[in-house]
Amino acid sequence: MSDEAFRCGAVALLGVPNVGKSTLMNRVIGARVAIVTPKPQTTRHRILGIYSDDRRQIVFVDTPGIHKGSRQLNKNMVRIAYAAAEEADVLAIMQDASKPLDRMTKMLIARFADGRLQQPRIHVLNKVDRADKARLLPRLQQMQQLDPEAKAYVPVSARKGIQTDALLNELTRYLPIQPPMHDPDWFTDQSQRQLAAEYVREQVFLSMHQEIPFQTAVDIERFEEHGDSVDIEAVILVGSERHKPMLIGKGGGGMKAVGTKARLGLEEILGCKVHLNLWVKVDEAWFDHPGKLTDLGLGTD
Ligand SMILES: Nc1nc2c(ncn2[C@@H]2O[C@H](COP(=O)(O)OP(=O)(O)OP(=O)(O)O)[C@@H](O)[C@H]2O)c(=O)[nH]1
Ligand SMILES: [Mg+2]
Repeated sequence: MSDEAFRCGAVALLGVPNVGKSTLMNRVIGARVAIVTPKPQTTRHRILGIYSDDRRQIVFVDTPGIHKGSRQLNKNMVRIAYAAAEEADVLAIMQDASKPLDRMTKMLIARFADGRLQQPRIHVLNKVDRADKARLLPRLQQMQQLDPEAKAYVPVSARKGIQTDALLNELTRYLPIQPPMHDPDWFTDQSQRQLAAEYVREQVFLSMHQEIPFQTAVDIERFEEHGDSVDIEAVILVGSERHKPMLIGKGGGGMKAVGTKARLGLEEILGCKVHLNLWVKVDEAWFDHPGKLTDLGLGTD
């Protein structure tokens, strides 16, 4: 087995919400394929980000943060994350090293360390740019105790790009030797339509507070390409009548800001002019209706 052999496989990015899974994937891919916000539960479905070079193709599988939640949406999100873990070649289990190890992360590490899943595990200690340096070594030792069978424990900063190349090399070691599965020019499985929905949702997450973002979804009603521009009509679903005016804002200012920021981001990733029209619709408890979730691409299959 030569070290030069081409390797290709899937790496599941797993962890509790907000540890930086999507940030890491975007950093490695070099494009904003997954939305990122400071709020937990930002990612709601499985998103592929494909890294290719002349010796490997790493198919990153970004997953929703694993959390407890009683709504159907939350249950689906967690199921999606565990299903992605089962299908991957390597498990990259992420944690926020700038904070003390929380109960949920410990539970998750124990669950993966119990050997139910056979794939190699690599623990990724993220946000080291913000972590107390004196605490890093004890944290690495603690990880070694919690999961002695893991292949590696890698401190990184997804935001700053610290040690991300070292992480790629570590992950590559455990990928199967096989030719690339995807066109190397292809970097995500998301359609332009899905990206549009996600970019709008990102701005809603960034501008809204309390329970509103978690009860919001985006549905693209029209996506039309016209030469060098696209026309998009998107509906923002809110879970309650009283969220509607809060989202629209005074004189429509809130919606206008969401629309402008989402449009600018989309123009960058799509590489063309974008016309974006936004509407708000109330759909009480959409997040608890399995059929509705499937329609929105948030089902489990
Ligand atoms: N300081 C610092 N912040 C980071 C780093 N990586 C991610 N963040 C921030 O952490 C927050 C959450 O990042 P995400 O990438 O959305 O986290 P996630 O794990 O995908 O979260 P969910 O999708 O909710 O599960 C954002 O505000 C990021 O900017 C890092 O290396 N350093
Ligand atoms: Mg995410």
